[in-house]
Amino acid sequence: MGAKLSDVERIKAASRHLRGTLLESLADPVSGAIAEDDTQLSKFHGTYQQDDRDLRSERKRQRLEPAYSFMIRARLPGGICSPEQWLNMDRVAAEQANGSIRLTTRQSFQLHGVIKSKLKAAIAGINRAMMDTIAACGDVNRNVMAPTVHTLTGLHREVQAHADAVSTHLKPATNAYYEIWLDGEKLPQENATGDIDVEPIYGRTYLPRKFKIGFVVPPQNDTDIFSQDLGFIAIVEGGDLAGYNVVVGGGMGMSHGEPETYPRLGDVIGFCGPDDVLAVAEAVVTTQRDFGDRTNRKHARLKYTIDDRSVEWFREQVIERSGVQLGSPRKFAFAGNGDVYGWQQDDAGKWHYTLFIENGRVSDRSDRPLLTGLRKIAQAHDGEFRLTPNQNLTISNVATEDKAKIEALLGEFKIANTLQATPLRLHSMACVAFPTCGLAMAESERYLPSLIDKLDAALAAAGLADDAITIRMTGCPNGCARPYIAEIGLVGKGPGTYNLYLGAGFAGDRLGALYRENIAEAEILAALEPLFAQYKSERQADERFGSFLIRSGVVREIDAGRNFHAKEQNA
Ligand code: SRM
Ligand code: SF4
Repeated sequence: MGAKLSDVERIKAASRHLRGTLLESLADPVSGAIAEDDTQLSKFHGTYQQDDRDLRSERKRQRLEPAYSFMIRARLPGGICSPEQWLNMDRVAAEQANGSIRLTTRQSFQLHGVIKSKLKAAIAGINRAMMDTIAACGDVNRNVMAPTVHTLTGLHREVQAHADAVSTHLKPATNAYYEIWLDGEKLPQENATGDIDVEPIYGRTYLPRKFKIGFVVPPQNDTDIFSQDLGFIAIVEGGDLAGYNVVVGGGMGMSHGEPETYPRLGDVIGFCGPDDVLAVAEAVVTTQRDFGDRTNRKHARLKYTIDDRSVEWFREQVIERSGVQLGSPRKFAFAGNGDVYGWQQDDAGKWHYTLFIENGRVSDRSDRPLLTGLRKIAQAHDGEFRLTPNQNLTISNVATEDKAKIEALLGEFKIANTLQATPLRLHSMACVAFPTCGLAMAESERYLPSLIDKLDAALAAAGLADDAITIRMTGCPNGCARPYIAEIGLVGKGPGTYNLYLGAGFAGDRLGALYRENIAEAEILAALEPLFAQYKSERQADERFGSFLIRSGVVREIDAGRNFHAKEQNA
């Protein structure tokens, strides 16, 4: 007899295509929470139940239930939205959430602090501007990422169209979302030929686990393509999109002390033409649907399915299911995995301004009214906004005659001066963590900025003030800011302590290795300061910090995810 299915499998199977008792939970006036099974189902609709962790122990002391509220995540392929959609999100944030907007590491919006009685209005409000939240979370394909490529309009449009098409193709087909949040007509939930017709791709129990897809256009690996379950690397030949190299099996999440869980970079399994994208994507998804582990959620991501059965086996499955003969991978090279900041002009003459938003938090501070400033820009702008894969924002498609107007607003609201931040800060990301994330073990978004102040001083002392080094922090090992592919990766271990990973590739193409475990700020600084000095004096021309640390033997090179925890000691 096989192992027992995980509890979430039972909940999905019994949910009548994601309905569960969500309507009853929302109507229950007694608790600020929803029923426990519904907390799993609500994710598929784009919302997570959370509680304020800053208040947890005080509420417990007062014998009150936790301060429940909900996080809402939008689905926004390639991070593109109109100024009207921005203004609408801003309005929902003010009226139903905590007044700030969070830009995520997957080019989407999150709102926090929505209490249960406002949840339906908030989700309906987001939909008012033709943006939805379905499949933003849950065991389905999540927000599809696409590169920003601001200089080449035609290429951007083509790649974005593929990302949109994949997003639509893999969107759950259930009517539950419309019934629950948008007062849609209640449709029959099963038809005569069985439930597979309701969800032609996913079936009744959806995928074994979350699933992520991204597109990228070299040389900028801004969507961190090797961290995606499925990635499409655009191959441009003679200025035209020839097709895509297909990458499978990336993922970041792991658990401390459980070496059978590990981050993994995807493998390139071949090349497909532009017209084959949907067939390949569906074949990858259905292979994972059929072979992914449904008994152990910590072993359920595609990366483990592939490592358990081999890349060659997986490639054959994709070819057989899609009918697409994958060709040999074409050549490509990446230069970095960050965003390109400031103004860029595209080949059609329009302008794009990428601004730095520290850890994606859009709120008003006394010295920088970012939320208000972006509201004013949205009111004045008739192009689009692009949320970047690094929690930043591009004001896109600005006509030359409108550039001065946007520049004046960027100046008036002190937004332009965010780009005066140091290269380290401009290459930083932190996940949300406390107070909302239920899985956080240490601070992240609220702490990284002050740690960077200190690291900047150390870099300046070493004569490295102008050097770009990537740094990412997460409050736990789940890896939401993709820390294992930052040259300095800090992963929360406990209150105030972190594991330090070093040696990752500047282009997101190599995993870092564990260098120090469970260390606090003073030890982080003490560990890095001598390495900065050594890097300054011993590096070769154009050698990146991560590569230097490997060449000089400070950390070993991680050649495969499954070797991430191998017992070799680093210096
Ligand atoms: Fe994440 C869970 C926030 C990108 C790997 N992630 C969570 C939750 C929902 C916590 C929870 O399950 O209760 C966090 C909500 C915090 C909060 O209060 O808002 C959370 N993840 C985020 C965001 C908002 C981080 C950010 O600062 O931007 C990102 C939202 C992206 C989006 O718009 O869809 C976010 N999460 C990621 C990424 C990066 C990516 O996808 O490129 C990863 C690593 C890549 C991957 O999936 O392997 C990631 N999140 C996880 C995991 C670990 C999954 C695993 O395979 O082990 C969890 C926990 C889980 O699924 O059990 C998690
Ligand atoms: Fe929460 Fe951990 Fe993700 Fe950070 S990495 S948002 S702490 S789940």
